[in-house]
Amino acid sequence: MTGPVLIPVLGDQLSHALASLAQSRQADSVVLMMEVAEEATFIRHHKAKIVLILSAMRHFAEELRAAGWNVDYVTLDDPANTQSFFGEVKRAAERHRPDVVRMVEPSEWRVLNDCETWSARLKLPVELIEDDRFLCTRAEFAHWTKGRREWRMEFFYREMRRKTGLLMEGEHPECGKWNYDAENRSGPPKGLTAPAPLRFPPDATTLAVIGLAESRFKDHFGSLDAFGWPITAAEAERAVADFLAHRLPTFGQWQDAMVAGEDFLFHAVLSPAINLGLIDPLDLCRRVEAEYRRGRVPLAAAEGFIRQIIGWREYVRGVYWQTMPDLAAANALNAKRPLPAFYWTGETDMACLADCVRTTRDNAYAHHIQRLMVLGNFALLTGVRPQDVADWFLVVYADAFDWVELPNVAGMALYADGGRLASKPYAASGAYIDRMSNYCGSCRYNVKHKTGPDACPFNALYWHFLARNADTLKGNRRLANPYATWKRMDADKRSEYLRSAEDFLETLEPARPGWARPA
Ligand code: FAD
Ligand code: DLZ
Ligand code: SF4
Repeated sequence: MTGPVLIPVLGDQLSHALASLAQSRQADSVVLMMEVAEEATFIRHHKAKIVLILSAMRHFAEELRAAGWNVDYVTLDDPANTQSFFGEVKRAAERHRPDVVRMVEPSEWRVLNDCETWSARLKLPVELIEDDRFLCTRAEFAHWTKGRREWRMEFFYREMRRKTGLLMEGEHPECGKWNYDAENRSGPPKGLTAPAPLRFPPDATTLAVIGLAESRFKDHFGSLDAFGWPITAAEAERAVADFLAHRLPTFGQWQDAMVAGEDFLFHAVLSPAINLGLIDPLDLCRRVEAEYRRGRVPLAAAEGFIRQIIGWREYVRGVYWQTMPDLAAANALNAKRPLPAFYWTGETDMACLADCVRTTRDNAYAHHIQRLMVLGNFALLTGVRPQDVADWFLVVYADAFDWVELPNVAGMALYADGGRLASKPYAASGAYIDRMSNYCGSCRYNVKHKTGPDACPFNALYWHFLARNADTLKGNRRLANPYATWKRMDADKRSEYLRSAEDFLETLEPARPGWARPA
């Protein structure tokens, strides 16, 4: 061998145990890390997401150097930077004359497709290695789906419990039950507050990147004022310890609750660090299990959390690879409305939506039920184009990468995949939001009113959604009750609902083009 191995490490591959590093020797390798504007601007990510990724990359490069790796790091403001992954790999190939390029497969379909062209364009072998930071390989997931009409997460999850041995007693689930959902998910009592998650004041490196983002990406959505994400594995470790000690014990119980101004409640707030590779998800689950076995957290909390990671997280990744590229274009309900402007501005009288957009802007974070049952539910009920919604979700959250964002948006929130991921649309009226939050008390709309200008818009929109999509949805067994209620309603009442919803839809201002993707 004459030249080195060139090892590109991408912004969400920041793990010391990364397969491409594990399979290479420091003495004959060059690690390549690239800050490229193309990744920040093909879609105009939240400023905090850009800062998180670039600062985490800079810290990780220093850690690799300290561990003995030869790291070639290209900064965003390097005048020679071509600002694309391929351009930078090509330049690095000219600098280092490698025999082979070895990298872990990118997490996103868009980037993997690009990488698959590199070998021919570089006239070099490019080894793409499976990302072993996930429990279930793409091939295993494909195998699991074979011959199954429905891909239900619950059954996939049980396979993952068996595979990992997490919360298992031999062949059986701990204490005889796979799922403790029934004990979770209460609405919030008055005055519910939670211990705030540990946040990390920006160090000099992060402050430099904040300066860069404020100047180069100043028009992007989002605020940097409250930036406090863990940037290194050591900080992420402290964030994990803080979660295990202070929020995990009540994680399940308030998992679906929403409280105005309580932006994190009892959630882990670890998804950005997990998705970047700063936390090993399986190790995290083992530690959650250990907390249960030591008697520090109830089984319902431990099981509820582990299900999110080895169940939902692995499952949506499997669905992504199994259904791309069709998933990106899916629109089973033929939704055509442009995204309303308030998703960007937060300017709406609907208190629930205003609070969810605010926390999204301030923190690049909203918890699951805010994403699903407020922001997603509103887009579903009003029939917003799935691609507009997916773009918004990809921009605004620090944890958003196509592989996890798209199945959650198109599959879980919008039913755009026609029910592959969810057995029925997660459509809900104002009563659900009222039960699970304290939003309605301070809203200018009245959640108890069904129609008219003061009625909660979710109420009429719910029936409008069902009526509009009856041809596609009325055969769904899980919607038999609402459709029976709709049928029983007298005709005047039905028209009142439909008129009320249409009056409201008329008031929705579309977002101007260019917020998400450059116009
Ligand atoms: P917790 O509520 O404390 O959950 C613990 C962990 O479980 C999370 O850190 C995450 O790793 C995992 N998890 C939980 N639910 C899911 C899920 N449905 N899919 C994948 N992982 C899950 N998650 C992302 O990581 N990136 C996204 O871009 C993303 N977009 C979403 C869009 C919509 C419309 C919806 C409904 C959900 C989305 N999720 C996404 C899933 C979930 O909302 C976030 O993972 C969670 O809110 C992150 O916050 P947390 O760490 O406090 O999570
Ligand atoms: C999201 C992002 C951004 C904004 N910038 C970079 C970058 O400059 N360099 C990099 O390696 N990764 C970045 N990322 C994350 C990538 O988009 C992500 O790793 C790939 O899309 C995964 O397929
Ligand atoms: Fe949201 Fe309706 Fe409640 Fe207002 S009344 S906060 S719009 S659910």
